[in-house]
Amino acid sequence: MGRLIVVSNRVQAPKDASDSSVGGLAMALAAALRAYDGFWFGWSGETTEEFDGQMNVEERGGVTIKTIPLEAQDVDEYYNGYANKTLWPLFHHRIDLTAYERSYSHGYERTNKRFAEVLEPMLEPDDVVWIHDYHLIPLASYLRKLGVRNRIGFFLHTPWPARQLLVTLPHHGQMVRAMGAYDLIGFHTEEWRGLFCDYLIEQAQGKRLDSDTVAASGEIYRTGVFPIGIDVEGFVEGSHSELAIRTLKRMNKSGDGRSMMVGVDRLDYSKGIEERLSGFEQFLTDHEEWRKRVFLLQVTPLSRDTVDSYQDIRERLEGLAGRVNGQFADMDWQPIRYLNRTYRRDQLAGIYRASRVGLVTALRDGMNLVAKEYVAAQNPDDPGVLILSRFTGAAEQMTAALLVNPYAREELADAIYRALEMPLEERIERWQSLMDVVRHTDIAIWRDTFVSELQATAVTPPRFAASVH
Ligand code: ADQ
Repeated sequence: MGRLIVVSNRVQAPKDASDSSVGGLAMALAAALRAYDGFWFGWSGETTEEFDGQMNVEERGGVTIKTIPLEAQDVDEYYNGYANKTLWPLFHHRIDLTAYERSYSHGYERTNKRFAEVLEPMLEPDDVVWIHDYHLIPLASYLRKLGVRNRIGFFLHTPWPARQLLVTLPHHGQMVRAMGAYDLIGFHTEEWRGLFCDYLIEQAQGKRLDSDTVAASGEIYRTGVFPIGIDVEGFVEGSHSELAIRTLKRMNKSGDGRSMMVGVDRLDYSKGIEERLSGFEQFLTDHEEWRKRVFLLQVTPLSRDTVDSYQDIRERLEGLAGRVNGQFADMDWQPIRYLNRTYRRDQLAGIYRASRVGLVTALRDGMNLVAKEYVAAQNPDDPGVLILSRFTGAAEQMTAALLVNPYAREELADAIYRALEMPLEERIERWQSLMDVVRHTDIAIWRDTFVSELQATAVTPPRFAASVH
């Protein structure tokens, strides 16, 4: 294969193979870029007054990174606007939070077009291009308009929304038609892929050609399911590192014999953190005997804090954590420890390992890697229990977790009780089955399967050039 070109909104290449500050996804993509001698292209995160083609090129940990700054209006309309105020809430079934601003969609198209114009001259005929996530859905169609014939794949990290919600988007037809420019479109689960195909068939009068392929609006859509995972070996290794062991001891000491439960999520309304705290509140109300014997460590770094709905959820969470603590705490015990900070991966592994229960209660989530990290970090001889929302992509595979509906406070409270009381034998049995899933959906498997399927797709037919010029 020729070079691999990865394109995503932000670029996060690690400094080296032991860099613990970036996630498993960045590590895996960086490893592929090193192997295929390609580069990673995206936004630098910087703003410029007027874009005049300036590009940053740097080497980080053996990976070539090419980034461009964006103009302030683009950051407002493309990134904060259409990506984070329109598509993110819509794709997470929150049409109550979705902004339908015309200027946002114009900014989104303009910025995608700019990405295409900068990228196109850097492409060589054999390059395979892999575009990531909801920020860049129409990018391939702009590349095709510029005559690019390379194989181009797209992977969506979020859920795909139900057709009945997607049609609330003013230009839904245009957006989906533009996706016909991809040679392969990847989703985490059968459910998200099914919803995409449902739109093509029901809304765009498409015709199913085989289980993966639908013809609609003059385009052929080839889809695939590629459940993302974590760097399992790296994570297991990290959980034995000196820092992880130090963290584990520190947590055990500060827990003072109490059972710890843990939640680790970016501060985002899709993660169901409020529902989690309410479920815990219900549990403490229902089970007086567990008060003072358990606490919840909620680790929640701030994200997208320039967007109003993120400021709102932050305030609500602070209020709720304060209320539960005010109601139940005693001078020597506090039920919720709520922190807004990030940790290194090996530290997180130590935190996961120290906790008796891992709580993942997202209301809708493409996959949810925290669920997999929690399982990978456990002590096989004395593992903790994963409570997992049915509405995550992870729930499609991780059926040995305690699956819950996070909207149902009492159901969540019951699951917490069951997890805390679960006998060792059942915990081991469930953990082994979960760990099998985690191993079989390793991040390297995800990456290599996607790239080889993309590579195996037929060369882009000339119809693209004909239809878009
Ligand atoms: P996210 O919405 O960011 O990802 P998730 O899959 O849970 O959600 O990944 C979050 C990552 O951030 C995890 O690796 C976690 O360890 C890390 N993280 C969270 N809090 C942290 C903290 N306090 N300190 C350090 N690290 C922290 C999107 C989609 C998901 C999909 C992924 C990958 O929304 O559904 O699983 O992409 O495709």
